[in-house]
Amino acid sequence: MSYGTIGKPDHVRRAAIMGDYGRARREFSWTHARLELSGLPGGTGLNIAHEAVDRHAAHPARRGRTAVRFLDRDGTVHELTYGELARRSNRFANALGTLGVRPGERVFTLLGARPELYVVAFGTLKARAVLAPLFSAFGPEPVRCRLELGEAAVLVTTPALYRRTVAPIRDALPRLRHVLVVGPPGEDGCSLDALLDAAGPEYRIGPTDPQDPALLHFTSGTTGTPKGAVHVHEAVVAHHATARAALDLRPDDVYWCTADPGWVTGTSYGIVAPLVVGATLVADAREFDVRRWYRVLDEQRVTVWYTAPTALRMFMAAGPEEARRHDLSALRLIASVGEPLNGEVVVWADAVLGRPVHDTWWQTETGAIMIANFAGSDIRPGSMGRPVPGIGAGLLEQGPDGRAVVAPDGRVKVLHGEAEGELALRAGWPSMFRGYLDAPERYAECFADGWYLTGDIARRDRDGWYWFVGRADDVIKSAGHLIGPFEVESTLMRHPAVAEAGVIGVPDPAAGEIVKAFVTLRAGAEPSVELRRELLAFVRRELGAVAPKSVEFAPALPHTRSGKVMRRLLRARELGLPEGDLSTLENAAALTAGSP
Ligand code: 6R9
Repeated sequence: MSYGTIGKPDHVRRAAIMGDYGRARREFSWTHARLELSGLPGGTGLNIAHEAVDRHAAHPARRGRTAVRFLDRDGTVHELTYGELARRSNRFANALGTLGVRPGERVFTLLGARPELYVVAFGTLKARAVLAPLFSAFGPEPVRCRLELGEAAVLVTTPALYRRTVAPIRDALPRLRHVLVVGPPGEDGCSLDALLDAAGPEYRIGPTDPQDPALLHFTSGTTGTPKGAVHVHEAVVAHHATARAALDLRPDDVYWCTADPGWVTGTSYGIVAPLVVGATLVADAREFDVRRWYRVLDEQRVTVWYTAPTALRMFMAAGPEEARRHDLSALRLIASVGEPLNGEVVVWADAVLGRPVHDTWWQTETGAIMIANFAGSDIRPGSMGRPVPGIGAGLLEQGPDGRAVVAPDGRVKVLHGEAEGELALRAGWPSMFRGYLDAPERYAECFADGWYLTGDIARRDRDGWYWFVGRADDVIKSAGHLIGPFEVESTLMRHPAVAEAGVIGVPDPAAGEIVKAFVTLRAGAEPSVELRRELLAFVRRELGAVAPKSVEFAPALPHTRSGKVMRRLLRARELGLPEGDLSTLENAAALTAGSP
């Protein structure tokens, strides 16, 4: 269904940072975008922490402004000014030196939203160590796996997360040298507070090459272990430029990004971008709740809100009355990312919240927003928008596996005009990932003929707007969280009753997709309601929030002749869709549901 176009009145267009899309695209250059940042004093390079914190702290008029406004569980508000954040992150940088952490080593966080997060993040970047944030709702297994793959030198966490998630795996991580726990000295790990108190508040950032690694984000593919996408300090140029162009973000904004800091959105746009711009960011310690979120928007006078389709759909489900109880007049822009945003939500928000939703598209690998509906441009509800200035997007002809066809000479076929194909981006923007940790061949496979291949399928209309069609692989997006089926299957197969598992995403009206597992049992194990309950509890304990919501017993799973579980077929059968090309199927009779 089409929702037409939501036009922007002239005064909105004129007031936006980027009022004229065509002109901005023509005139944009990354060299110029870089010049809007300061660079390290004395021309010694480019460091994210300097751009986000120190350069504002050095400015008498900006030093006292609130950088972080943190809303605690008990209702207390903690504020950190740019000046305080500069000094505290200096202390953490000094503390890392005392601990013997060297540039390039990795500092992981498992923190959720807390004031210490910003101190640790920028202190790490100042010390030129690499920041690797983890999702706090992960169970012990995904955390162990990522700490090991990332060769973590330091982990910073909370007492509760230490007990729940870290303690069970601590002995399995001999290379993890330091576990720092926020708060005063306790039984577990080393006290972060004590360490900060003992460290000096002055720090000079060492020379930082813009190509030095800065951030490490794990993302999931269809097969194999999670992939560690490496980003460099130069990414800050894209964080800054896109925060302005796509989010219309300015120094006087009160900005709220609702993504968990453990996902790329929660770092690029939850920590870095708003502070580079010099805005005040709001962070909330509590879980999602429609009523409270309305209160935060209202009471904090949020002007720019970056959230996810799942949250917006829950706002919509809660009805318009709740919206009427709140004053959202401060809100200038609502933007969304992470999963398909249905046009209905955009139109609903326009009518009920008084502002439409601006969809944006990007990935862990792209590091920053690539495609967007802009503040100063019309919106096509249901469309992801148009490429941001400085980004060349294209569609490539697909082969039978859904991915772009790469000819033997390495060339791809670029589609023109109205088309559908694999979405690709011209390689070379500043926040493009520079590698997958220890997996150069996996990295190389992402590129062809000067293009980065996204693995998403998209359609372009005749005016150049992009529409999301689907993913070319089996990766699941649930409530905006990217979940690799392989990681879930491997965990299920560690249960003694499970012989094999196949994991898919099934549509869900709120979360977009939810994770569903099919399992075959080992000889001696029988399907039962108790066993299903036990399996659900097992995966929940091991994986945390990314665990499947349902488990179904199957007598057999469909395989390709090369032995891989055909998730595509599991999904087609589950949803009653056409089964497609079955030429690679090895055991066509497989899978008749056998659940009690
Ligand atoms: C930032 C982030 C990336 C994948 C991406 C795509 C999906 C993101 C979307 C969207 C439809 C949008 N995705 N934005 N799908 N419309 N506006 O989410 O990164 O976790 O790496 O996920 O998310 O499939 O390829 P990441």
